[in-house]
Amino acid sequence: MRLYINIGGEVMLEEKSGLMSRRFLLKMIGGGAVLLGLNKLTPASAQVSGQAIESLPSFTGPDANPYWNSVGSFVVYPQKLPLIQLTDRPVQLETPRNYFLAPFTPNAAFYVRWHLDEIPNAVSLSDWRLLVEGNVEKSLALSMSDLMNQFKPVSIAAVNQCSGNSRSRFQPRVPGGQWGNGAMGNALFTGVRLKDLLNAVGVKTGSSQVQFEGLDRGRGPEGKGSHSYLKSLGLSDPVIDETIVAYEMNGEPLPMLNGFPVRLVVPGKFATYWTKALTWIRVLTEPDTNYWMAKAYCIPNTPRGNTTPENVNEGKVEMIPIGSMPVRSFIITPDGSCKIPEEMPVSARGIAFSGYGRVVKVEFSWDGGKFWTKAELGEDYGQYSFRTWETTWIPKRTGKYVLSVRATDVKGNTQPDEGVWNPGGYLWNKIERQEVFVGAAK
Ligand SMILES: Nc1nc2c(c(=O)[nH]1)N[C@H]1C(S)=C(S)[C@@H](COP(=O)(O)O)O[C@H]1N2
Ligand SMILES: [Mo]
Repeated sequence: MRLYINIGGEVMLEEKSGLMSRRFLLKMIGGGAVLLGLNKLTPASAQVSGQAIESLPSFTGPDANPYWNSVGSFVVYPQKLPLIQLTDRPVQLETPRNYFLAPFTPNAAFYVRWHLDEIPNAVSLSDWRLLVEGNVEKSLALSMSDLMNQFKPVSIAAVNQCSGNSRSRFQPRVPGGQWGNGAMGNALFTGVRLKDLLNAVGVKTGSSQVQFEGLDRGRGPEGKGSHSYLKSLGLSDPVIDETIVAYEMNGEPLPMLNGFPVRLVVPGKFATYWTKALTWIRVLTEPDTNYWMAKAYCIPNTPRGNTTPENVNEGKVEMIPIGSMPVRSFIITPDGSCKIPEEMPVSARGIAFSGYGRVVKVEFSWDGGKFWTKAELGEDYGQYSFRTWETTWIPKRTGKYVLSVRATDVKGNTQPDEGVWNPGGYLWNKIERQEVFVGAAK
């Protein structure tokens, strides 16, 4: 399915279900194709009948989940390549490992996470407006052409990572989607500065936070958290100056599943703040205490957000909203799927990033983390982007090796060799390991 965009006119998917003949529909279903209900806000239910292709096992070391990705079937959704299905309601799809060889994640391979099951499947830009309202001098209802023409476009490369990325590594296990490492992606986002929109409406004194709401809906009562996904940022948070309302991702309109027509991009912060299908921006006078701020996506107010199940059970843990992403790095290749010949130079490659500042060093180890060598860093696309790394390793003898990678950011933060534990399953950034086998060269 392809997306049409015609600013000021209609935006639609090429194959609108209402226009399809019944015969065509039956043929598609019979052929195992995937259909997405295309009416605005209809539940994205039961549309996956894609071929169940088993994901290929690969392993990353002795943690709870021995696989790099989560363990699931591949599914195909509109505008998407085959991705690993975590859950279907809400739609949660993980990006397969090999896409992370490149610094920018293709839109069609970008992971997907929603919380509520009624997600927008089509948005008409002739009706759609971005409302900027609340404690402001003069609220605005901006059309897409207003956004594109009245405000200066800016672009930023930024990593979008779910707070629960790698949750399946947690010991003891915690509830929530059991993501492997693929709930992340990097894209070049283009849009307008949030600050420019706030200046245009004139934030009045006595304002504390700015709240964001998208088009997705749940079935619960209004205001309890199950009805709509609401997130807020403090107006005094420095990230307000960096945040953009993006209408392009890697030079194209956003995929519907990644928040078409516009989404918030909050560089350096976990994706929970990156509101998709953004339609309301609301300046608040009181701190936002809705479920998604006060209960969900909170971490212990401790170093690294670390605690224990005992402390949680005893009610000893003060919880605060999650913020920036700790430094991480990944080995993408070699992935252990085939034996490496002795003495053959191996190009080890991967990515690194940090929400606290530019990655300045990536180190590689082939002996499980005793001896480290510096890897070479790839092109710098800005401090919020993935940074690729590469190093050549020549295995001198046969047998099993444990490869490891460790990144350090400009603030001196480096990856620890201990896992973290908190009840939400957030902030995992332990050093990654990859077992590989070296055999005799023939
Ligand atoms: N409107 C809306 N925006 C949302 C969410 C949501 O449920 N609804 N989930 C957030 C969370 S927790 C994540 S991890 C990211 C996922 O972004 P993606 O689906 O584009 O990868 O979207 C964020 N923005
Ligand atoms: Mo998330």
